[in-house]
Amino acid sequence: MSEKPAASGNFILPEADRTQIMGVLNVTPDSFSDGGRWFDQSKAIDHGLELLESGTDIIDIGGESTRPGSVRVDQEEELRRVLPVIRELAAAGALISIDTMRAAVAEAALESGARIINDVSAGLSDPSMLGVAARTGAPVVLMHWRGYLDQASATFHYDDVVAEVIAELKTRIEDAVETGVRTENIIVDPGLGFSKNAEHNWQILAALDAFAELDHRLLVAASRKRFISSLLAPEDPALATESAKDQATAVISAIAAQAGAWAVRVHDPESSAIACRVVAAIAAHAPGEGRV
Ligand code: PMM
Repeated sequence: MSEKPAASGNFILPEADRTQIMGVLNVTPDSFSDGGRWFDQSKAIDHGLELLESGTDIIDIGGESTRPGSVRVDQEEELRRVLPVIRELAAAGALISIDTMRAAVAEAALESGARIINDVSAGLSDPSMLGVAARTGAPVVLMHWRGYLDQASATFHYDDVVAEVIAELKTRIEDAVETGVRTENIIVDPGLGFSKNAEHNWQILAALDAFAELDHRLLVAASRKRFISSLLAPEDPALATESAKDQATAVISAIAAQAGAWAVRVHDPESSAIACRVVAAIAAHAPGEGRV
């Protein structure tokens, strides 16, 4: 890995007056909900442009699926998938996060125009990841993770999911700070669906205030996940429609915005952008806000 700072050098996240919309762009054949759809690069770029037009503030580009049972892609293939898409969309003015567990991919993505690192393993998968975040000054998402999803059955037990996820996130934050990541560059994410069943996910969503109290930017990523499908179509989650899942996701986006989340990661930006704008409008009219 090169020692020169990546192009993102000390990028500062803009302050925003509402919860930000992170639009998902998986350049993969097999992700949770959009696997295969944007695998072709020109389709991926077109979809990125559509995401921008429909309310996306940040495009989260990933080249490796994290769905249960997925096989890891090799690094060269991951780079081949994401770099051209990042270059094009960065040139179009998009703010881009790179969804990767590999430090070398994160670094190459930053050099190609991405600004934010999104690591679902919070630096646990690749020991060089936090060093890249520290050295480049890129904001980094630290998601709660207990191992690759194919090992999930061994890591599902919690006595108190909210307390344990918060405690484990605090360890990841300490590790990042010790490695040199500035505290204002740390974004935390409870990792809905990662080593967590539906019950755990709902408990976390019921306690988002506690995650907001970690005093870092909070990212909530519920979009189209299996626990939403199971709620909407308990007999056969596969029957839950995309539109119904996006409506449910938008409600969760509103709840996250209400709890003070910095961003929500979603597949359908439009519905969640509306939800977050409504919450911001209500907040701006709360007693004592903006009155003389
Ligand atoms: N989930 C997925 C991928 N990347 N990143 C963050 N920070 N948080 C998440 O919960 C998360 C993520 C898997 O969902 P997808 O396959 O629909 O992208």
